[in-house]
Amino acid sequence: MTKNIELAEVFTNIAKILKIQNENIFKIRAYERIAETLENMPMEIETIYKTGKLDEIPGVGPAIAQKIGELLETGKLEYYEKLKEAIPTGVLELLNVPDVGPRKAKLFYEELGIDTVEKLEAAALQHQLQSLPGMGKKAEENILRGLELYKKREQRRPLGIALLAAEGIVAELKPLAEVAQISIAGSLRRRKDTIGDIDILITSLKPENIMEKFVNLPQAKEVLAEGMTKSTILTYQDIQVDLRVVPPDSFGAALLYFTGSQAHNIHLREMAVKQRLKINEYGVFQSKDDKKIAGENEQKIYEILGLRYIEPELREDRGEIEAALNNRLPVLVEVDDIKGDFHIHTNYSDGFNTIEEIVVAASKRGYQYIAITDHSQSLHIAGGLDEERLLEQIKRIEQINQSLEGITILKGIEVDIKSDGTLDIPDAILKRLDIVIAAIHSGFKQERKQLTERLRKAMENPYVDIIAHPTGRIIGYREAYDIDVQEIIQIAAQTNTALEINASPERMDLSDIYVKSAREHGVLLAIGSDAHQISALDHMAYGLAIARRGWLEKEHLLNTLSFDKLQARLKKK
Ligand code: DGT
Ligand code: CA
Ligand code: CA
Repeated sequence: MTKNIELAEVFTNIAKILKIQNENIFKIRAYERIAETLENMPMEIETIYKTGKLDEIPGVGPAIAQKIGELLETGKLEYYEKLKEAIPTGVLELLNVPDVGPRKAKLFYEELGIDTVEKLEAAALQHQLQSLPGMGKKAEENILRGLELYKKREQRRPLGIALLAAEGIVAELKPLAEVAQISIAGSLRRRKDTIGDIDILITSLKPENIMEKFVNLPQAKEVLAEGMTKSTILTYQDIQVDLRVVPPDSFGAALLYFTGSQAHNIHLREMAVKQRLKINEYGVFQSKDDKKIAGENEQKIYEILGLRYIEPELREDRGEIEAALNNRLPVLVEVDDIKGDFHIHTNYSDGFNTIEEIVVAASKRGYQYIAITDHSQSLHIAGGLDEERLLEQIKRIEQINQSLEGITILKGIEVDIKSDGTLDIPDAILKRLDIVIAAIHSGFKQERKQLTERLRKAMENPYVDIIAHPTGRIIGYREAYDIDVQEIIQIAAQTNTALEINASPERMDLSDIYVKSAREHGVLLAIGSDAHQISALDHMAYGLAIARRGWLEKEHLLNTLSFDKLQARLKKK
């Protein structure tokens, strides 16, 4: 899909330039939309172009079709080249720095000629930014903080991105005759929300051939290390991948070792020592005579240590080893337990698909229900619904529901929590919905107390069922807003409000530790994919990963209720 990705990048950049030029928002959204569609499209754009069916792609009108054609035919786009003369590509990279929006990027470029992130940092350190119009000391400090986040982002990737990259590599290596077993290991196997590097483990008696293939993978941009049993590459997405090859009789021990976490491993090793055993990536050995007593099977190693099998998502040394000893491990929620999705956008607001298209896709995923939760009016930029359009959508859903079998659409809204904690849809209308999720989308920089009170007020509203993306973080782009999450958890318990696990790869919010704490306080969690198009319904898997890392069992998750039980539960608040 390389052409799709290339074209998506051109359209993304066009949208960014237009933003800097303060162009019409609908024009900008059209380019953003086609970029996102291209990135997620399962077919090659060239194939569609050749069959003359570009106009069947959602969001492709004559103007965009012409541009796709020109790009495919000539490899260039006149319109884009012209735009770049006004705003160089380096300036666009500034937009990736948290706290630098289109207005500031334009300001910095025009006033100080800043066209790289490095120049921005130098200017901020020399305090050249604070005297610019509309800036100030505080604004400059915010940019320096943004630059720190920007640099961190380069280091850790969201689970969703790393997992797709890893699966691509596994798919290349798995068919090799020399490969006996292959598995993802490290933080990726533990399904951590961000991933430092990808770890892959293979068992084989002929490691040379595998290494040869690995360092020559089409994904490999650079080979960082090459050895007989251990090599490292850097992919074109700048993700580091470690491959280790061990003999088949060490598979379990190596998988245990390289899955980690390091803290979990250290704890296991200490237990082993007390039992006069030695444990490493090759096996478990008796201290007295170095006799190997296990290695091939991971489960067996836990058994020898007197432990129940511990799921990779739990291996963080957060009490799982004690629980395994006492036979009190949670029975983690599984993919088949998921009966529905609580957070989906449609083309009524900023989603790309119609309600009908989404319900068909959800039905294929075996769901019993989905909640349609478009934005409310304060989110102009996302085409938020006012009362009139919400009522129209309610009617539409009621109509569609009549024709559905086996699945029900819940009438919902992602209602905006305004700066004073009130909601931007009146109770009289919220009352008519099946489900209300409430979220903060502005005023992130309020003081801790004010933000917490804002969420309290929302949770005290009798119609609010779920608080969406409770901390507001966007991985690598925006830190969580300054709220007291533990207090939010307590208010959620008192008000009988569920907290969302937003499964969108860049949010992953709440995160695992808070989920575990919510569970301990008797708060229900609800996974929402926050899908803006059909393919993103699959992000549910990432939400499930957080749920499992937060020790959730079936009973702790709203998504596991059957439709009837859910209805009863939603009426309760
Ligand atoms: P990451 O890559 O930062 O997201 O996190 P991990 O957990 O994947 O860490 P990584 O890639 O450095 O190492 C993979 C696993 O290998 C790690 O979870 C545990 C194991 N491991 C690596 N180095 C050591 C070590 O020095 N001691 C022990 N006990 N285990 C290690
Ligand atoms: Ca790793
Ligand atoms: Ca590694």
